[in-house]
Amino acid sequence: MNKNVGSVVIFGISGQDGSYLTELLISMGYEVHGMIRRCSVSENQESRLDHISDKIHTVYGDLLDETSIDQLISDVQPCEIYNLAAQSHVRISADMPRFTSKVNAMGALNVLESCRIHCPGARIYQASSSEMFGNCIDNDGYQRETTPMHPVSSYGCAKLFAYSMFRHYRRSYDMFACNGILFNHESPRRGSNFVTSKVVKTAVEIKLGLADGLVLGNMDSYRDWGHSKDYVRAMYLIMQQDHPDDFVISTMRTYSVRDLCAYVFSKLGMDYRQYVTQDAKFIRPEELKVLRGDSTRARKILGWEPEYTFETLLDDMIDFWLKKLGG
Ligand code: G4F
Repeated sequence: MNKNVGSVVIFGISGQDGSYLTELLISMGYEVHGMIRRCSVSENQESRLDHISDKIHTVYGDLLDETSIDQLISDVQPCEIYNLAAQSHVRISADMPRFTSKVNAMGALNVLESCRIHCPGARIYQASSSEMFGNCIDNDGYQRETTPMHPVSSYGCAKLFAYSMFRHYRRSYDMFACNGILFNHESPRRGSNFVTSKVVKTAVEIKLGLADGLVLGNMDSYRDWGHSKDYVRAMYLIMQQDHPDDFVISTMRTYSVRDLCAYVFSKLGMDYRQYVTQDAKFIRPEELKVLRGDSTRARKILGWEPEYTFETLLDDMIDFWLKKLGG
């Protein structure tokens, strides 16, 4: 392997964010290495990277397999490490609380420990999440870096452990360890069991006569939805600062799942009320009602601004699914 100062390692490289971050870092001249989990259906694991597969270096491994992490980090000696790997579905974390906690909490610690031992000078980024706040909201309706964190899902609890360890290592070992506290971010590459992708894909199927209806859970929860392309740019900027720090990344606007349906169906010339029904199986044991992030610090210090709005994000996703399903 080529050891140079421009090498990065991405855990979770085959995911939505990992693939966009890879494109960004390649365009900046980095040599990108990533870890991919072995899966019997390889198409699902690597399809987001197909178009750049000849430009990156991937190895099989797992966040729960310390040897594979140690091997990759000690071989590459990267200048930057991004941990984007996780069991990332909040509702599914209720079905698999132990697995989610192992991967999202201990897995992140495995990467951090490996960095401390094998490549202590590397900068390291942890994909922290707005789920860590739970329903704690400041008086002005926003969640920000100083808002108390009381998560209400196994996913959020595990992410809070990882977030805390990164802060602890930063102070105890003087490591350049950072957290990006990202609010929901979507794209055409989003898995179709997340609500934006599910709504857009199914609405397009209905439009094309490939489906009859859409079944959802809670339509009255609010989320602050941005575009993954904007958010990986924020990750990169967080890692280029003079000092390691934690930043909230958000659009500062919030919309309900109902608003999402109304926009997508009307864009396709339909009324969502004729097609959408609700089923208790998609309702969560404990729901986050309203998420809206205050990313003022990131905008000031990092000079970051999102380029996509709620509408242009959804337009991008609608265009993608129309082309994919409509030919
Ligand atoms: O799209 P979602 O599953 O995203 P959620 O739970 O907010 O989590 C995402 O964002 C977090 C950042 O805040 C990340 F940390 C996490 O990894 C993930 O990327 O659900 C959004 C909302 C929820 O209120 C959910 O109850 O949509 C509601 N919803 C209603 N019907 C549904 C459905 N969600 C899904 N996935 N499927 C439904 O049928």
